[in-house]
Amino acid sequence: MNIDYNETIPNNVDLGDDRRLLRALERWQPAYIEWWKEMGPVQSDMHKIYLRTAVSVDTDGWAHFDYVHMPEYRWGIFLNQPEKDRKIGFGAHKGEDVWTDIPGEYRSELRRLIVTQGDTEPASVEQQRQLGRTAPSLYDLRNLYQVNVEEGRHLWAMVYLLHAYFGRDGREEADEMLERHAGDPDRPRILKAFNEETADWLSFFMFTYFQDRDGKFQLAALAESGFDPLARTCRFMLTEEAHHMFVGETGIMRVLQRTCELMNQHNTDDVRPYGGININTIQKWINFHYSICLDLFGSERSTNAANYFSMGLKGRYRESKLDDDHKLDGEQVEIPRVTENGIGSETIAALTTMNLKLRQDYTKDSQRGLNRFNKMIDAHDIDATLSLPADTFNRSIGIYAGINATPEGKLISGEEWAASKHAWLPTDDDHKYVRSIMIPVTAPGKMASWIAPPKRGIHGQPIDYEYVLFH
Ligand code: BYC
Ligand code: FE
Ligand code: FE
Repeated sequence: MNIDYNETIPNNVDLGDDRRLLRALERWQPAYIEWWKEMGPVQSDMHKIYLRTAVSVDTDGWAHFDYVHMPEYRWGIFLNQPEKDRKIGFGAHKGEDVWTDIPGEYRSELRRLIVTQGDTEPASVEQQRQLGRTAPSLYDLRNLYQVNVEEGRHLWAMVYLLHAYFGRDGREEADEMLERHAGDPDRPRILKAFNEETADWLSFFMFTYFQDRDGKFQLAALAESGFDPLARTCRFMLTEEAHHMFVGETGIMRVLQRTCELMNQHNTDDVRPYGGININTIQKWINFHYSICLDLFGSERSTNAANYFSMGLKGRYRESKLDDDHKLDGEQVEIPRVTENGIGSETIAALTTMNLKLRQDYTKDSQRGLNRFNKMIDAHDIDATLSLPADTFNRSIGIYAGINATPEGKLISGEEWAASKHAWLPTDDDHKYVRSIMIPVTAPGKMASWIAPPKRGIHGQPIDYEYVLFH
């Protein structure tokens, strides 16, 4: 099914047939554009960028590539087509028909989930807004903008649901999406990691590797939802998420490749004098980003999460592939527990541990890329290993929030933490150094000193293609 770009708001939900909804969204649209201009990517309004735009939601050929003048990007509303006779796959309503309208008794829970999801999308654009000044190549600059426009579209996806199904409250929530801002002391974004700075490109690659991966897992859980419009919109968003994680993984890989090359060339671990980023610095960035992303999963034990599951609103990762009754009534599982003698365990209702389950799947998925990074180090005959820190390390949400632990997971005192954390987390000096090498490179095909070129260009174009036109 193709998307009609002649409409003011491109969509595949027959928006034209619902005048009230269309008018409400048309009223929100200028506020969104204002927000994009004020809080979106700096210096981008004059550029023409080689972007991918959705033209259909079919699995084959939904993408169209062309130069787009940034503020004229066509954000739209695209949902996967309904699956015929789809049934709710888990919870108390398992086996019943999915809901095509809001189930009244679960309205406030659904609203909360959609608002939390929606809030992260513009937050990420705000966090990344300064990066256009220091892109290491035109290829990377284009990828940044691609990610940004798609996160903008993800906001549209959630705002559509709010407007279409939640009436006046929904419209108010949609307005507030543009009023909270990342890092704003008075009106911050909802989740903590979405208020951090993304001030350099190493952070951007870590963000798209780790934080967009939280997006993947949360969206996958919402894609199971019994509220069918939410499931369908999340399914389409997931196809875009894959590209964001590709940008992260290949970005980190290219930084690492350059580091390894410089290490071998100069026979040293310290490549800073040669404009590179030390492996130890990369590890610190991993430690920071991974630990704040674990916090995004909420508490290990959560009644909210149990309710979302029982109500059929938010499932587990690949719910239908799991080998149990998908209801979990009376099931018990063991989870960690912080005691005076270290980390013990306790047995609690499985239903309340849904956040932990999703987080564990996330950790496995995160480790896969780490294995590939380590192969790159190996291939250069270098003796070093990058690793994910323990889940006890640097946490501020959930059972580990009150403790201190090393990246290996050994519990330590507050004094030990204060004395050693500079060895594990980015210091002011590390930030200063990394920022100092963020010098923009705008000649087609050229790369900054600290990053290797990509293996291939975008959509079959050469690496030295002019991905961004500045005129
Ligand atoms: N920061 O009962 P708990 C993405 C709050 S990323 C601050 O454990 P729950 C993207 C919590 O709200 C995916 N506060 O929480 C990526 C609660 O507050 P109240 C985003 C936090 O509800 C890159 C209290 O602590 N999508 O798409 O079980 C670029 C108790 O917590 C945090 C979603 O997250 C935190 N990290 O779980 C662009 C999906 N964690 O009630 C986009 C929707 C918890 O005491 N959200 N709190 O006031 C959810 O499913 C759930 O809200 C959470 C939290 C999993 C986030
Ligand atoms: Fe997103
Ligand atoms: Fe994303």
